[in-house]
Amino acid sequence: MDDFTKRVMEKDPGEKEFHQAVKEVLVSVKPVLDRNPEYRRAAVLERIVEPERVILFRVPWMDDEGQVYVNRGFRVEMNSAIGPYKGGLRFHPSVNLGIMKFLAFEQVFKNSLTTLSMGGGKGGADFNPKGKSDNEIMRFCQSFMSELFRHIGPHTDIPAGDIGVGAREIGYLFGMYKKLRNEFTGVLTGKSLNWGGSLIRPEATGYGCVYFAAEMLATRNDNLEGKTCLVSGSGNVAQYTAEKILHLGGKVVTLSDSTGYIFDEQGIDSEKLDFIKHLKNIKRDRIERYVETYPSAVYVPADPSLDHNPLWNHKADCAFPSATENEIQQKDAQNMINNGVFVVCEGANMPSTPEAVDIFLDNRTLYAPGKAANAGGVAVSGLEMAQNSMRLNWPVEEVNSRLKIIMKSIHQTCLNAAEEYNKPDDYVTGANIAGFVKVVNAMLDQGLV
Ligand code: NDP
Ligand code: 2IT
Repeated sequence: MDDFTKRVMEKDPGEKEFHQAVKEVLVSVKPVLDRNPEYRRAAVLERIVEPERVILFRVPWMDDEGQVYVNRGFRVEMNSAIGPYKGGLRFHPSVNLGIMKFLAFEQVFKNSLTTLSMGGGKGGADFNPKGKSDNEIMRFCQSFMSELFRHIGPHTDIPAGDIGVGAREIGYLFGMYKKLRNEFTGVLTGKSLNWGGSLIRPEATGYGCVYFAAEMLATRNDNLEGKTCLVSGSGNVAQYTAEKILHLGGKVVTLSDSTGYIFDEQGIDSEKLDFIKHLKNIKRDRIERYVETYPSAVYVPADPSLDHNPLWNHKADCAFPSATENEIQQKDAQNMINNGVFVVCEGANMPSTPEAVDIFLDNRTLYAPGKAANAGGVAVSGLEMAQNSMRLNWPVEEVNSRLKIIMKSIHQTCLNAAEEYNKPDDYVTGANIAGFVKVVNAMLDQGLV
């Protein structure tokens, strides 16, 4: 196994997030390979870490002043054993092949856990949407889709949103796809409601994550009522995580963006959350502005020279990291434990470093890895695909109750797999094993392709 990890690292040396994601899965699934020698003979590990296809392309676009820029576009089609490639698009300056591969790799196991038939993929561009006009965003999306359209389709690969890609971008991307293909199909999810979107898709990742936390708490006869919660990020996932925490009687005291965080000891109630939604989704402004309207809160600017983020150093019961990868370092995890945090439920993808995860596991934290806890987003994307195929729209209650059932099922599946491999209550092992087994069995069924 160590040799195998070494080979993966040596083959593509710069891809540190991908190596991190692969290592975690490999450690978890080793006992599965030991019990099932046919997996080794069929080289399932070698196959599962190699994308089925990687598309890398030039994205030229023009700003409002007529200046031309070039970005790099990606789509990593990782695994289609159990369904068409499915996963988000990320527009962020940090995007590179290693980050795309890590996200696509995680997506394979996540989608497998959802109970729906979806393979894994991820894409995006190293484009920074911050400060761009709507027209600039539109031209970028059109240029991006003018290449991507030939690789995707409703039965092949169905992208969606992720960091920097929300309803606005999905609209522009869809418009260009429709024009180039001359067909109206459910090729993207996260569409607006009046042209094929699903109710609850915007809410799904955040709501699903909080449903998962509630399931974990229930194993200790507890619930979210009265719990103080730290939430990071202030985008799609963070907003609806905060909203569902409020619905279930919890108190949210933090939110953040890449420039800093706010701490509101009195709690961010639904009126304050509406203010944040407007600030972020309409005005596209910084979280810092919150304290102008709510002066009892404090704003703490981000300090990249620190080895920790003070957001995670407040007294609380639960933490919902909902911004980005590796936002919780070793010291943050220790600070959380010292401050009484006993539930960590990941809305973001891989927000905890391996050292932080070890601290959570050593302290018997109710710790849910992103591939289980944030699967509600892609699950409702799967429900959007189902509705598009039927040319029908389900009401809110139908989608929300299916989402709840799916999150409950993922939670139980993780516990069962962990139990089967003598790691009771270890959601990391449970999620990795359950996600892995379904995919590799499908790969074996389909032969060497
Ligand atoms: P958004 O773009 O809506 O929001 C992202 C938030 O995270 C913003 O507040 C942003 O701040 C902050 N952020 C992003 N990058 C960084 C960074 N490098 N350092 C500090 N803060 C950062 O994205 P989402 O809410 O959709 O995504 C958040 C996380 O959830 C990601 O890890 C994503 O992969 C994951 N996820 C998303 C799903 C979805 O359906 N959207 C589904 C499952 C997981 P700023 O605005 O300043 O950049
Ligand atoms: O990381 C993720 O699961 C997403 N960004 C959502 C993917 C999707 O296809 O809805």
